[in-house]
This record gives sequence, C-alpha cells and structure tokens, in this order.
Amino acid sequence: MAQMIKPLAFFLLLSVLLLSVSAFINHHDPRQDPKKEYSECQRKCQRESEPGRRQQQELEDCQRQCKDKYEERQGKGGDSYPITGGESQQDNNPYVFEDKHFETISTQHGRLGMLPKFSDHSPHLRGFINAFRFAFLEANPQTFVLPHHIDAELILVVVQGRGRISLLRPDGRQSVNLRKGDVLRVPAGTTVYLINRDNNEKLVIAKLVQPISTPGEFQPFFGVGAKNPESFLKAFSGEILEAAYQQKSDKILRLLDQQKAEFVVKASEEQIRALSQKDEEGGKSIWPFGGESSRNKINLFKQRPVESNEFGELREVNPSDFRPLEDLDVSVSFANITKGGMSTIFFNSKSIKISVVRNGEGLLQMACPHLAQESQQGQGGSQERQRGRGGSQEGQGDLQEQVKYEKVEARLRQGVVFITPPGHPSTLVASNNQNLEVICFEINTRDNDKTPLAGKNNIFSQMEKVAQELAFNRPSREVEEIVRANNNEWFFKGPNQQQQGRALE
Ligand SMILES: [Cu+2]
Repeated sequence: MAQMIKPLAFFLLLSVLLLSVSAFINHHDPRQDPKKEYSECQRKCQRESEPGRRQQQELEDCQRQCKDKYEERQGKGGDSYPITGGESQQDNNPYVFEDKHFETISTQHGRLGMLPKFSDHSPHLRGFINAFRFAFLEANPQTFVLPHHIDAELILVVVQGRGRISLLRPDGRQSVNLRKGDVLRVPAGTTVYLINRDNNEKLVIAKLVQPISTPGEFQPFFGVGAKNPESFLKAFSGEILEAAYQQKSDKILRLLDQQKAEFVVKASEEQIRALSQKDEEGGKSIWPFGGESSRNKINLFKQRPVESNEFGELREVNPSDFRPLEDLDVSVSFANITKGGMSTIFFNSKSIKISVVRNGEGLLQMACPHLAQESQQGQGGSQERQRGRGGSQEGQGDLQEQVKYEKVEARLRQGVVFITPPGHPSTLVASNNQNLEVICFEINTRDNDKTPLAGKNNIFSQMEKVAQELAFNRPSREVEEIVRANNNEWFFKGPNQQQQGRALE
C-alpha cells in the first residue's frame, strides 16, 4: 500500500507545482480586478463544459456562480460590465476585440480609438505582436484634424470616406487625396493634418502603429491647441519662446490660446474646397526609391485579386507592390467573402494577422493549442485526484500532455478586430445576408505562405499515396476521396443556411 501512496503523493505534488508555475508564467492574478476575475471564471466554466464533461445545467450553474461572485464584489446595482449570456464567450476570447476594448477619445467632431497593448488583453498575445498597436480615426463630414506628429511609424488604410492628408517635413509638404482602400505610410515624426472632404460620409482610417522609442508605447505631439490638446510649445518658458520666435511671449501665447476645439475641428465648405486640390508633392519625395513603387499611396481595393471566385476574393498589397511597407515587413490585404460563402481553412506560415471587419457579419473559427493546454492544466489537478480515489496505478504516463486544440469562435460584425497567430488554422464564414469584408494587416510577412488545408492544392492532397496510407491508416483511395473532393480554391460555398443561422444567431 505504502508503495502505491508514495508515487501518488509525488504525483500530486508535481501537478500542484506545475499548476503554480503555469499560473506564475501567465502572471495574471485575477483577484486584482473583479472584471478579470469574472472573465476568468466564465472561461473556466466554458472550458469545463466540453461535451461529456459537464451538462448544460451544470454550465449554467457555474456561470451563475461567477456572476454572483462578481456582483458580490462589485456591490449590487453598480455594475457597468455587460453581463449577458450571449456576450460572455466573446468577452473571454483572447483573440477578439470589440468596441468596449478600445481606449477612446471622443470629441464633438470625431473619435480616436486605440486597442490596449495586446499583452494587456491576454497572456496569449505576449510575443512579437506587441511591437505594434492598432488604432482607428473617425472624422465627421467636413472637418479638420489638427496638425500633430507621433513617435511611431504608421500604416494607414482608409476604411471609408474621402479625405486629404498633408505630410509636413523639413524639406516640404506633400498633400494626398484619400479615398477608401488607400494604403499610406506615414514615417515616424512626420507632422500630419487631415480633412474629411465629404459632406455626408464619415472618414474612417485604420492604423497600424509601430512605436519607435518604447516598444508598444507612443504619444501624440500637438503643436497647435489650447486646452485639449494643449500645444507642446506651452511647455517652454516665455523667455525661450521670445528668443526663438523673436516676438513678445504674450503675443505667442495669445495665438496658441485661440483654438477652442479639440483635436477635430469643423471646417466650412469653402475651406474644404480650398484644401481639396489635386495631389501635390512639394520638396523631396519622402521615399528615397525610384520608380512606381515610390508612390506615396496605393489602393488596396484596386489591386488585381490574388484569389477570386464566385464565393469571394482576396486582394493584397505586399512590400514588393509598395516599397514603403518593406522595412516594417507588413502587408495589407482585403478579403471580400460573398454572402453565404467561406474562406478555406488555412494557416499563415509566418505572419501574425490583425484583421478588422469593414462590413458585414460572419463567423471566425480557429484551432488553438494554447487554450487547450490551458484547459488541461486547469483540470489536471482534479483529474489526478479522481484517479487517486479510484486507486489507478497508471503512474507517470498520466503526466504526458495530450495534443489537443480548442475551438476559438467569434461572431464578426463591423468594427470587430481579431488576431490570427502564425500556424493557427482558421476560417471565416460570411452570413447569408451580406458579404463579409475584412481588412488585414499582416506582420512578419516576408516569405509567408498561406497554407490551404481544404480545397484545391490543400497540403493533404500533396502527400504521396504511401504517406497518406501511413498517416491516415486507411487506403490512399479513401483519403483522396475526401481531400480531393472540393475542387474550388480558397473560397467555397459556406455551411448550409440552417447550420449557419444557428452559429450566427
Ligand atoms: Cu493558440
């Protein structure tokens, strides 16, 4: 008997140790923040509710307990955190961001939204992606965004609307008209101002931001502004300003105090017209390259599709098409999936993808080994204990982690942002009512392969017959029957109406 207990005790100790080590690595102490604790609790319920593990009733009880605990900590009535059964899955999704995740500065005439550092959202987004941030700018019709620079490299994609951007550099000004689909690089420290030159439509710009001094952190610098934003010139003393501008300092300060509006200012029709000239390029080109690829903008929507059929199309702007993307090693793409269609299941060999839904509704599904490991670690302790009670003698074999994948699923609608890490197979499904339009920034794009797992040229169909037989343990004919049945490439007809309706409800 004692012989049996010893390994068992060692075993329990080891699993407790492993658990605490993994909790330390993930370094989120959920107790610090009731919201986080609530999310954590909900996620745990979800994990433990996999078929066969827990019944629906038990899941609901578990979720209710989380909610009760949360309310208790918040004090009843005072919670602003959205607790609705349907939302909870999305709240806990480490790869998906919705409106509420953005840090937003709203003013009368526009809005600036920024996602927190990815690692702050989830321990699963700790890596290389944190060199970047995602932000968007929204300017109302006929407005002017005050001149500013930031300590970050910027890639802009015009999601919607008609604008004009001016880039100020020591050697001159470049002003470029913007329309939807335009991709533009703004070098770090370039002073820019913008107008929305449309009468009706908002100007919406998605931004990939790469801070250059502190990883993941950057600041705007406004030269003009009174209160919010304040002009950075007001940080200097009167004598310095007088000496620098050779004017009385009160005169300078009076000038700086005139702008009463916040960072987006209403403009008159005449002012907009006066600023809406043809593209003009003063001074040296910002890009020290010759030829076509030195253009300062390119239109994503006008690129010839790299994949296209009746179920969808994919357009791309790569560093080879647009040299200003080269040093950041980023490409930008646009998937337009026909209503009722889906993309193939595929993975990116190297690139990390940040996608934003431009239009439509749909579904994301992705296979993630990390979440599955987390679930296994979360359950390891109780499983061991059960085995212990049952007197199992299986011993060390149980310590082996199983190779498993958890389904990451998210409902997509306009403005939702989601991350697809490299190697993770995923697919997008458009709803039956509307095309699903998605704009993607792909980081680490050099030599990336998009590897299809279904449809024409999928990698299973490229195995030798014998390899197929060995891998699947079935005659090659049977394997081929499945992996070669779908002859479409990249975009397919989606799951049938009924199933999809359920998934998308
Ligand atoms: Cu993962």
